[in-house]
Amino acid sequence: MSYNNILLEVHDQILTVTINRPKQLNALNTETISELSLVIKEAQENADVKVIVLTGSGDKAFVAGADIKEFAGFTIDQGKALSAEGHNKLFNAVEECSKPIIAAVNGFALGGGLELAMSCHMRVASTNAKMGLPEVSLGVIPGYGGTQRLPQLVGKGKANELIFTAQMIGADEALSLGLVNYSVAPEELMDKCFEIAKKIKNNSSSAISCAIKAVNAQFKEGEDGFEEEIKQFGNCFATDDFKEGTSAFMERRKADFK
Ligand code: DAK
Repeated sequence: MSYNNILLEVHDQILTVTINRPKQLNALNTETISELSLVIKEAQENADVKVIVLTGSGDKAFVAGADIKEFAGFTIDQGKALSAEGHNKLFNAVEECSKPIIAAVNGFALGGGLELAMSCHMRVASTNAKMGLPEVSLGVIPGYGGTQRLPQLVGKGKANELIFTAQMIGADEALSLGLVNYSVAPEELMDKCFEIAKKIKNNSSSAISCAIKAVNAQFKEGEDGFEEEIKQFGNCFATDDFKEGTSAFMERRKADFK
């Protein structure tokens, strides 16, 4: 399937998803949100994909936010409806994706762009990245999970500061706050993401998908993370990967997960 705003490339079981609206600094319009949501759904069904790397086209931006030109005229009800739709369609779908998603933050990641990066399972930023939630400078609040995921990653006090001041921070500060996993030179960004992806893809995909559910459960209202861990731990025992992993250990060989 081809997309108007997304480029896809699979190499060595790693799918690179590039948001491709460089003239608009890859701002998320509704079409791009719908396309990304489809890409995530299809990637989960594609047995050739084990890990996903998400980035932005060009050397200036990951995603410079939701498309301001599109939401400028919304009413209260439209704002609420679109926020709920975006949460379900894309941001929660990214967070709950059964395959790990690494955000390669290659420039501006603002507003909805940082919210998208924060939905991913981990983030690597290049040293030219600028991250922030500038929504209050536009008279709105973060509407795609930013008020929830930023405190989860950096703590409530720092999240409040970043949201209330609308300030942007660089990759090194983001690293010191725990907002990103690594800060690397721009030319090393994709290699660093692929290095992590390669380490992940040698492990059991079914166990990783169970781990994603267990880790996410801690942050979901009405769910008990420990209970989910127990449930997912039990589920692992029914998988071929568990049989292969334990057999390989006992036979002193490297596991070959299908
Ligand atoms: N939306 C649309 N176009 C954008 C954009 C954005 N977020 N960011 C940049 N562009 C466009 C610019 O308009 C410009 O287009 P042309 O004028 O050339 O046609 C082009 O990209 C290049 O941008 P600049 O000329 O401004 O480039 P600079 O290097 O000078 O500045 C910048 C880069 C990133 C500092 C600047 O572009 C900027 O401040 N951009 C806006 C950043 C921002 O405030 N982002 C939005 C955050 S608020 C919602 C849920 C969530 C949200 C909204 C609604 N609902 C449920 C309804 C989330 C809101 C946000 O994300």
